[in-house]
Amino acid sequence: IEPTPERLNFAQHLLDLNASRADKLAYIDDAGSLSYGQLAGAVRRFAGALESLGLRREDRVLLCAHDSTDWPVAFLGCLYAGVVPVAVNTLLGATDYAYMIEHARARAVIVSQALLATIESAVQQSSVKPESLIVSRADSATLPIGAKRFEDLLAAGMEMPVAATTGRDDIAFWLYSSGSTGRPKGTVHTHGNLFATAATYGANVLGLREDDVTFSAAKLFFAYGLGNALTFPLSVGATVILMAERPTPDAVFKRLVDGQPSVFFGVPTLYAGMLASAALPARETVRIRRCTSAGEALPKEIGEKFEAHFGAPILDGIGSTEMLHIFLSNRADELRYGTSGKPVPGYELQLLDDSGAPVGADEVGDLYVKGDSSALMYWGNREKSRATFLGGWTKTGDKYVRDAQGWYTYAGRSDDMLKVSGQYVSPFEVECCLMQHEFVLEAALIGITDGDGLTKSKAFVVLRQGVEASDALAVEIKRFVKERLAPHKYPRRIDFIFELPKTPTGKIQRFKLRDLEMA
Ligand code: 3SK
Repeated sequence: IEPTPERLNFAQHLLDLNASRADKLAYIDDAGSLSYGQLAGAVRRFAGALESLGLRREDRVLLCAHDSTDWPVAFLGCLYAGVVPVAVNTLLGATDYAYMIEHARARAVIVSQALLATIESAVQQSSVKPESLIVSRADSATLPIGAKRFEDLLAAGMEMPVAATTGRDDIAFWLYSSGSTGRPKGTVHTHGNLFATAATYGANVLGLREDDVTFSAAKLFFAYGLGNALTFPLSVGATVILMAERPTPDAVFKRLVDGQPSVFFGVPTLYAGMLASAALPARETVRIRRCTSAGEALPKEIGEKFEAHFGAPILDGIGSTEMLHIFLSNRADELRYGTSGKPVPGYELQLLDDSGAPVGADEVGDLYVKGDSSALMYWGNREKSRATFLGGWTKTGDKYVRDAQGWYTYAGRSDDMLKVSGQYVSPFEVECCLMQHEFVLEAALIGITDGDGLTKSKAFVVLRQGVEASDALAVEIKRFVKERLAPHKYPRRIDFIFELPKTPTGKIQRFKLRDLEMA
């Protein structure tokens, strides 16, 4: 495994690696493309533009944008200048962004035109007022006063000739990670962490080649998508297809057929949706040679069915925002569907019981991981940082079983968190939202397993006195949650019950609801 250099600016590192590929396509998006030479120029000009806007090293910039060629230019331009991009989920609401702007004390925001109204409302709510607003793919007619168009900044920007002299342990960027309670946590990553994911999973498991064309259904703002569509392909000079729209099976089929990617990165819910679709493309119409899956465990049958149809294996693995990418994975030459595979070379794993002692083969334990891509901390949150980053070890919050041959199988979460469509859902957050509905007295959320073996959320709702349960009310309550929380968080099913099971101290016993569901 290639050791991480002490002096490292990851953006400069990628530009150096691709210096001889000026004419080769780096990115293709819905509107155009960018060669490696154009990418290098744009990164240097965007860095120069940030400097001219008064941004300095370690200043933070909120990056809230759909996947397009502007995203890697903005992200790498920040890194090149030593400015810290805070890449956020584009599906959140104004209140979440207001929190993030305040928490990160963002001095600037880069936003897609389609998300501008939400960001403007967030800025109004926030006590921190970013000085610059940069709009990607801007509609000039609606550009707010003082806002800058991304493309104008690039056109006018003077190239920053030399990258900021950062080291491997310097802060490069943040991602927000959600927890079972409280606000999202600002997960702080270094330049070295990006390098480490490329040197471990990228080089030893994924095995991308220069002639690969990659397509990730997971967006760039996710740690999974960032590795798939930036760190790994740019580390070998491959070409990346980007897509702004939601990754529905139809949208993905279009890219697989029109763009002919050789490597595809998905998540289990999407693979299940693709296989169930009548529009599933025939094997001869696509060119994929390898796929990956992460976010939640891939059911065995889905992996097998997909490979039988397309002739390409899905390398299922697990990673985390805290570890930046996958640390436990199947490999093309060592694959067992239904498991998460074996540790990625460069990472150490341990399974511990409640007393902190290692568990034996075939016993369930809490999974801890050690490796060079671990985040530094959760910004401004010592308590949660201390509970997660323990010396060299990072607590994943997942439970696993390892068999005598060393294969790891997922055994659930250590907390009440659910993973739906590869994204965390906090029962607490959804229950709070449900209880804001005028007819809801109390609510509890659990995960249920659907016919494909995937997790979906289900709410048990106690109605206020005098309110009658009905299907129409269930639909209305779902709509209420959808309007207030990110789309993956609304309960897919709602059951009305008279009372929630609780401990004598009033804590909801979700396990009893889970048992009820299994009965
Ligand atoms: O959820 C995962 O498995 C994952 C994989 C790679 C990077 C980040 C995450 C959360």
